[in-house]
Amino acid sequence: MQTQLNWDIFCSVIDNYGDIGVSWRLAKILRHDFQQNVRLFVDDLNALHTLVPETDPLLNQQVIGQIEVQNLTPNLSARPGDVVIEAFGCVLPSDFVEQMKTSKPIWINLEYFSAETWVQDFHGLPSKQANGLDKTFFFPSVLAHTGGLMREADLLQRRAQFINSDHHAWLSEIGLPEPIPNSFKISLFAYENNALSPLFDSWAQNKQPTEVYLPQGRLISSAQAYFNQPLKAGDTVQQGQMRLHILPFLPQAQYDYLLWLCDLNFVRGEESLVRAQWAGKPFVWHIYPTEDQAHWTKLNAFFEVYSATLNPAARQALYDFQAGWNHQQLEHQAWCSLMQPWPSLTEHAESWINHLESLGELCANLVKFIKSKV
Ligand code: TRH
Repeated sequence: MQTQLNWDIFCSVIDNYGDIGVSWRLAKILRHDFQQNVRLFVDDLNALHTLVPETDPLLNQQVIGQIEVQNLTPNLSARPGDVVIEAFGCVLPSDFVEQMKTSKPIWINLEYFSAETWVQDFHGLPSKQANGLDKTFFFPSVLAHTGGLMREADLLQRRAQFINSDHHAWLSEIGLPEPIPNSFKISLFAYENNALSPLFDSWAQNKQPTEVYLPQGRLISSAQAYFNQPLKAGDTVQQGQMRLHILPFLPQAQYDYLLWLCDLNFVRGEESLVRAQWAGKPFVWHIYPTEDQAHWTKLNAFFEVYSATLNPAARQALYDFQAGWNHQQLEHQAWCSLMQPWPSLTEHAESWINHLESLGELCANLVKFIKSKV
């Protein structure tokens, strides 16, 4: 887009890292790939600091990578830009909304990822607000006629470079030993999960040496229960053929390297699911569980789309394994069944990228939408 607009992104951190993970990536892509002026308002600078260590949690206002970051407080005083994006329907400060009545920015609610077909009907629809302004719903999804998924312009090129290089420099930077030659590599990012113990048993029995990478976080309690010892970043423990490495929680910019390094990635929530898809490697999604159990519908809707062109054996094996992981109950057989159609699963994960590309990239779609309104 030729026009340089002022974009305001609002993020309220509810839990975990998905809200800020998505908001920060959106800010970065709009700034660096589309040369837009971006302000990010976030109510938890510590969460941003975890993903982006350059963040100073004590500074109310700072510039990080050409993005203006401001502490979001209910009494925030700022003039609205040309575009206002609320991430996941977060509540905007009332003064700010008051000013929007006169400045009339384009107002977007960037919604949660979903592959349920109803999002096709709601994507891009304006909804009249009490203050008379329209708010438009924008849905990240893997379905046609939606927003698509976010991806940096150079991501696939960087991925290819990483995969085709040796990873010595990065591995030693984060204090990891060289993987055992011909080992099977797995990254683990999930909520607490009782199925980790039977899975560790399966990996311990693998014929191939198995390197497992677990960044510090909620799942570590399940790993500690299995090894019956406290575990911290830098620790490596072994059981049979499995070597488990505990990593620090990585800066967001480095998390992709881990996904690219591994043969299989366990991901969770929303943002890591998207990164796993762009990594082009098989993955298992631990969906964020909701009390009303609506997450099962969401999980199955995504699986339907993702697996539509997989052969029946691979599809069933992946379905069973992912369902078991989310139910927190896995038998050794589920792991063996997943490994049987492995070549189909890897081929499919790689070609899935073409499908994502066909949807258009989310920020490009968003910029196009905004351009049609200004
Ligand atoms: O942290 P999450 O569980 O976030 C979730 C989801 O967003 C969910 O939809 C929401 O409702 C819930 O929170 C409240 O998982 P997610 O979405 O994958 O976000 C994690 C972010 O952390 C993502 O940007 C990847 C990043 N990350 C790192 O930067 N370093 C790491 O080492 C790891 C493991 C992840």
